[in-house]
Amino acid sequence: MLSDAYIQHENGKRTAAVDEDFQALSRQLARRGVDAEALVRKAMDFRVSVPSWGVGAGGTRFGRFGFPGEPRSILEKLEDCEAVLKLVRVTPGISLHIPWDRPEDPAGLRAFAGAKGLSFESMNSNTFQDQPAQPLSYQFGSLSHTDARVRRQAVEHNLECIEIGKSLGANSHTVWIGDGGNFPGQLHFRRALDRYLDSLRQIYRAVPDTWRLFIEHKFYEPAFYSTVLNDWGTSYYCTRELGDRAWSLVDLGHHAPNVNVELIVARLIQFGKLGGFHFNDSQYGDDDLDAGAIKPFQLFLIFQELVDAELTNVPGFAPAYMLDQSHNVTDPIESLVTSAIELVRAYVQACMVDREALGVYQEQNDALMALQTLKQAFTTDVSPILAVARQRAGGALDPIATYRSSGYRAARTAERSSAVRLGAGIV
Ligand code: RM4
Ligand code: MN
Ligand code: MN
Repeated sequence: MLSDAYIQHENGKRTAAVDEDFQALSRQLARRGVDAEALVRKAMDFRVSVPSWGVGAGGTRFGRFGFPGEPRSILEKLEDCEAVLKLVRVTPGISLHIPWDRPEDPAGLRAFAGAKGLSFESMNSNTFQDQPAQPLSYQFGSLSHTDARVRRQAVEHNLECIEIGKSLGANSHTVWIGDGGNFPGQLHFRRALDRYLDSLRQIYRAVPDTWRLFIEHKFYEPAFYSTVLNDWGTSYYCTRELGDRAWSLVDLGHHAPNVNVELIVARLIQFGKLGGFHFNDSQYGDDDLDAGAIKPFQLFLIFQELVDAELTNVPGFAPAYMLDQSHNVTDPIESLVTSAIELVRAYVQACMVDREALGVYQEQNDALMALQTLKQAFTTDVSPILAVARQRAGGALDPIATYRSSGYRAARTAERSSAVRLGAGIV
């Protein structure tokens, strides 16, 4: 099923055309002083983690629509993650969600993943939903709850995630909470943040020295009036208060429409606290659409900041790239494949920005040419570079066509016939 040999066989039908396009693009870029081969290497080195919750059907506030062949367990989810990896070759990392994907046998799961070329990167806790048999409810918050016993329960859940992560070989823990208020007056803003920080300090102490703790802000939802970790500034304050192992994580969908996310990214880089990303796209809010689907230029501009930090060797700059999407109308494997490709595209385009020229235009206040410099990179079709990079890494020249013709989902549907509906649902 999606064997290397099958991928090579499919590539054989397309190699000549891709080579021709790659040669033409290489010549075009050479005239600009850009080395296409160097960009292929950049594309091959790029990495983005796949969320364990992203291979099943997500869910909207209104419903969740399962699909034939949907994975029923974390083992089957990893099979689908392997399919994504085989096609694009840049997604060996997994973000694991607890308790949605709590492993019964962490050591066994680690070995199962390792045999597929997969490894665990970040653990994700869930104190935004109540679980069956859970003693205390999170209806009115978790880490920032007014009741110390609820806070304790939420802290302990996070400690458990870290323990599981240690056996899985993970290297970070990500905390997103749904805590907030739906009505003015419901929460004492400052006291709620104090309680949150107090809980986080307890979690922080349990984070191994070699790990990073990521905290993820979000301006609304499920709380509709105020949230406790509402924006990047509050996130920055908290990570500073916590210490060196704490970092801010930017989920692209967690900002109000029209917010300049690339500026937030630059600020967090400058202040030494950009820990990582949850990539997705949105039209309105936390829509969890496929990366690059709605605002590809914004994605490029974010990578323009990231590449700039990479090239200027900003100390401690090593953000973790993760996808966080909810797939409701597409095959999740196809969405994850497409999203990973869009991230590599934005990265490669950002790598080809003529930074020297841009710097000169910035000094001269030549706004028009500064924008043109960015646009030149953004409007260059780098698809042949991406395709060649995938092929050299053993992946597919045309991942979606290869996936579809492989019959992967139909074969899995036969195996996974008694599909149970997974609980989950994304908020
Ligand atoms: C939240 C947030 C978290 C994700 C959950 C499922 O909105 O983005 O990262 O784990 O959704
Ligand atoms: Mn997220
Ligand atoms: Mn989200």
